[in-house]
Amino acid sequence: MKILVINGPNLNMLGVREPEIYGTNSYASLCAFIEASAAAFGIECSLFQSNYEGAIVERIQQAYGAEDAIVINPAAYTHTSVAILDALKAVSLPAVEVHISAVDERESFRRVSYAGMACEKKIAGLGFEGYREALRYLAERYGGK
Ligand code: CA2
Repeated sequence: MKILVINGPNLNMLGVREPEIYGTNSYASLCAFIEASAAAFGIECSLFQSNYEGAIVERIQQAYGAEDAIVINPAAYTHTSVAILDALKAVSLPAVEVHISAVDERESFRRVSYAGMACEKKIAGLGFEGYREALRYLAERYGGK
């Protein structure tokens, strides 16, 4: 099974600032963690990070017919982007929303998720482990197909 893992704006800065919220590990270590988790589940995984909304929309579109599912942490675009929601709806692939922090326990604006309206599951507050949980969920649910 092929899974696209998307990370949104500023997640390439992981480990640089706000370690109390996002931890001390870098984006490179997140990528290594996701790749190792995917390999353990027999998943072929593609990683994509962008600070640009349109680039994320285009990468979601490219997944159509090419990948089987999407794991997405849209970062700040979670709370603003109807364009990313529409792209997820357009490709109609199973999708899981992941957040490193416990978004529902932070500022009220972080409780709103547009992308989440096109995702069948949300995992938040588990740090990097949330990505592994998302991969596990998709592999168990769709891996045999
Ligand atoms: O908890 C998450 O994963 C978030 O998606 C992270 C976003 C935030 O806007 C969402 O509400 C929740 C922010 C990512 C910014 O990452 C940083 C990394 C290092 C230093 C500062 C920010």
